[in-house]
Amino acid sequence: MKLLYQTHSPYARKVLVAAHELGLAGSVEIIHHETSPTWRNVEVFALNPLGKVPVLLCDDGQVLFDSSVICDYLDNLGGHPKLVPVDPKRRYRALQWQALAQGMADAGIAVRWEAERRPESLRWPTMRDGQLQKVIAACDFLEREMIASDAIDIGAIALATTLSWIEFRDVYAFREARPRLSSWYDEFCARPSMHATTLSGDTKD
Ligand SMILES: N[C@@H](CCC(=O)N[C@@H](CS)C(=O)NCC(=O)O)C(=O)O
Repeated sequence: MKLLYQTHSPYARKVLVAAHELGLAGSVEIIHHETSPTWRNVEVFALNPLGKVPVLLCDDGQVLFDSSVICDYLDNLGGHPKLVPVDPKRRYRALQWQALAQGMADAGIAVRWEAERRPESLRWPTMRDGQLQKVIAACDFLEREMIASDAIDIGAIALATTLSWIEFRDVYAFREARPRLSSWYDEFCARPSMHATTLSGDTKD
């Protein structure tokens, strides 16, 4: 399989961490691609009409995006999914955490547009603050709702990779006054899958 990847994308890292957790990392060839809505990466657009990574080229010729679909595909390759639990209570908690993590990453990227990516004269502080409030509220929600859990499921992977990106890009200091979230995150970051997939690099707009 080939994975169109980006070393500074929370969504791409989610896929690669999932591959490591499933023991599939050795079967995935990583191909780095820079992307931005401000210019066209022709090779990525040829595979994903949204022009975004990650994209997975499967061995049977299927082309899959986005990160949640790719993770589901990888999880089902062996026929016995591990990352999306079957038990309804655990399943919907995992899927909801994944949805929350995706929303946090989306909001974090919107914050960065208004704080540094957009030309200075076009930045809108009201939009930046509104998007940041979503990240803050999500962190508060997690601090409240997070039950002691050592589950390695798609929700945990999505949250840890999103939080790592929020920290990497200095979007928001989520550790402050959130001891439960911080200790859960630190524990997850100690996993080999996280060590093997560190974030790096700059966005090219
Ligand atoms: N919902 C998508 C989001 C993917 C995404 O936004 N990827 C970014 C990299 S972090 C991208 O390629 N952005 C290019 C663009 O917005 O045109 C997923 O989960 O895969």
